[in-house]
Amino acid sequence: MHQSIKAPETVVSLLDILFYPDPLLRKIAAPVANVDGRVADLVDNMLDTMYHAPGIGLAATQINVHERIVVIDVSEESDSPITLINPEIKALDGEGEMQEGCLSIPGIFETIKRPSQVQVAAIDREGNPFELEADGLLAVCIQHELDHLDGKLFVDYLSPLKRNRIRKKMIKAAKERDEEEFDDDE
Ligand code: GNR
Ligand code: NI
Repeated sequence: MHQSIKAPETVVSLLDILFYPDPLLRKIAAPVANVDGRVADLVDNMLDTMYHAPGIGLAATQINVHERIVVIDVSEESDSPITLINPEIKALDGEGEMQEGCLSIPGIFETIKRPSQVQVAAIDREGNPFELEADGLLAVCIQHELDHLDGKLFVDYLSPLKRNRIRKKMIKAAKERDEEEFDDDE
């Protein structure tokens, strides 16, 4: 007899990502009351979704879960996941510019000015509190993800004119996706 068993850790769950200008991206996420198995499962599914996209960060808001949960991995090897539950910024310092993208605004990349260093306190996937000091890409990513939890997107830092151009482009892209889906159904 021969049987192939898929180990649980190889099962990948992908969640749908909301696209700008979906008003659901503007919701303020609520704090997590208990870091239990449900939250750990959600974190695992968010990591699968982030790596698959691929992206270097994902906020629960982007998958229409309005709880204060973020996953990040800025490593080259995609082997250093960071989970931030109920994150709180303790300090911001310096200033820097970086080209940012967002899985909820695909194909758009703009240079954004933010503090270059960040100190953050959070709870990890196991329910343990920790603090993290970051600079460079990680500092930018942390701020980008925490903005999502407050309904804020990187396009909010751009001029209204630029933001409107991007909004129209996204609406057009969504229409084209819908038409393609309609074609497939025929
Ligand atoms: O994958 C992502 N890349 C990125 C690049 C520069 C600054 C921020 C980011 S986060 C983004 C994934 C995402 O949308 N997270 O919310
Ligand atoms: Ni984003």
